[in-house]
Amino acid sequence: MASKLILYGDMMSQPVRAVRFMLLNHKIPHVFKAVKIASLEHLSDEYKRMYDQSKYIYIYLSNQSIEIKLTLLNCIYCSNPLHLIPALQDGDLTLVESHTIMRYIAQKYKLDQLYSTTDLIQRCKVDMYLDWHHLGLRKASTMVFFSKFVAPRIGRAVNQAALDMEIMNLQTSLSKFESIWLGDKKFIVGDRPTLADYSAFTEISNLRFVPVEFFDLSKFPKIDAWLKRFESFDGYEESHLIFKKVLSKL
Ligand SMILES: N[C@@H](CCC(=O)N[C@@H](CS)C(=O)NCC(=O)O)C(=O)O
Repeated sequence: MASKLILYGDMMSQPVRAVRFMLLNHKIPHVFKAVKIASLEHLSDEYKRMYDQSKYIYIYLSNQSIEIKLTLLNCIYCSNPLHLIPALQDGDLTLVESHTIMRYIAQKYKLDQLYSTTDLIQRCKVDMYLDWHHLGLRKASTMVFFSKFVAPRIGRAVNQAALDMEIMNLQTSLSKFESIWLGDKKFIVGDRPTLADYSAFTEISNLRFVPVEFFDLSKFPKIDAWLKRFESFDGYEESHLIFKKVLSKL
């Protein structure tokens, strides 16, 4: 009997939410196992053992140095890319990196509208956004989220000059996202969402945690409409339960 997919992660993480939202929206059977970052569970031996026992490990390292600098925890394990979430287990196979995980699921379950197995051009357009995402959007959005949401809650000092710079970068990123990636389309690659939209959606909606006096998402009307379109999708509520609960307490 085929094994069930197991997704490991913390629902406060943008890349984890992207994978879970996609799985739920497409009704792909899976088990979700919580690895809570705030409790440092992603550093535990048990989580690490999962990778060690896996026959195949695929790691995509190109953006790792950036991610490491942005780490929530600044801990000794940060040089070990295997301590990041999400991770996906499918039988003997363990994958890390949300984009790789989503590409794998889409191709395995033939979700061609998300990432085509036959249309090379559609696939390239999705990949183009996903490659841009790490430095083009996530670097600035994570830094601003960390400084304005996480740091005050864990008593971490923030470098104001660096933050000011990243707020400017984030404005530029979102302007580019709106004018170049979205343009006049409903979604990044046309009328239907692809993997690119799932990744961008959870990263951009995460900025709702940043107080509006520092960053006002509603100043980007096309992004606002696109976010709202996505929020009506099946699977949104379940994948955003914790997100909404935390947001409602702000
Ligand atoms: N590029 C990775 C990013 C993964 C990532 O940064 N995960 C964060 C949570 S959002 C994490 O595990 N942080 C723990 C740490 O840095 O110690 C992906 O898309 O999967």
